[in-house]
Amino acid sequence: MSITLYGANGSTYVRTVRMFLAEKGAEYQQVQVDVLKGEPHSPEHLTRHPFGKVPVIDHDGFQVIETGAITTYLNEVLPGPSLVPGNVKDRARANMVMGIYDSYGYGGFVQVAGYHLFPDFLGGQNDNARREGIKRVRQVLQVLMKIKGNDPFLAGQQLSVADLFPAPMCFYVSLTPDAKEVFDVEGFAPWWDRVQALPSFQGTMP
Ligand SMILES: N[C@@H](CCC(=O)N[C@@H](CS)C(=O)NCC(=O)O)C(=O)O
Repeated sequence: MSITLYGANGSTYVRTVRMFLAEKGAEYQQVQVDVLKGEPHSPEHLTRHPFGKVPVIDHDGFQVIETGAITTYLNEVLPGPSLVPGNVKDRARANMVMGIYDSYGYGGFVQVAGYHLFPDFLGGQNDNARREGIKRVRQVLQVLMKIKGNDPFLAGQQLSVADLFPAPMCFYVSLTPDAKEVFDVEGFAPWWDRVQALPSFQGTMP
């Protein structure tokens, strides 16, 4: 069985997949398609992902795009502990977290992290966009912490795909002066400590 991951280490959705593969203890090859260099929009990569995004995985010639589809597919074909909750309600919680992050979280995170860490990629520093991003990310984190409730992880007692979605962007925000304000959300700190202690998090630093 052979897995190739297309996408560079600096990309947060790519790190989600790398953390997932590390949790599974899977071997894989990686082709560093770099977002900051515009490489996902090369003709070659557009044949893999028509919308010019990373990650893409190739599993024995079968290609999968979109991080939610990639991780849930790999969860079924790879051995190792399941990262998709077995309990139907926890699975719904994981799906909610992934959907909320994709639809309402990622863009705001990019505005905050990008303002400080990769402004050129965003066409320069826009303080209004940064402020809107902070508001949006705080709202998203509040909703995620409500889904987590008193459990240690976002979708229950065990680490799941849900935790792997926001973790890489939280890392980027943690490097910025906005971290204190963004992370001042009830329940966030113990969850974030738990995530940062994971070997799969520490072993996938960009
Ligand atoms: N919906 C996609 C989003 C992937 C995504 O936005 N990837 C970013 C990097 S983290 C990207 O490829 N951006 C390239 C671009 O927009 O030019 C997924 O779930 O995989």
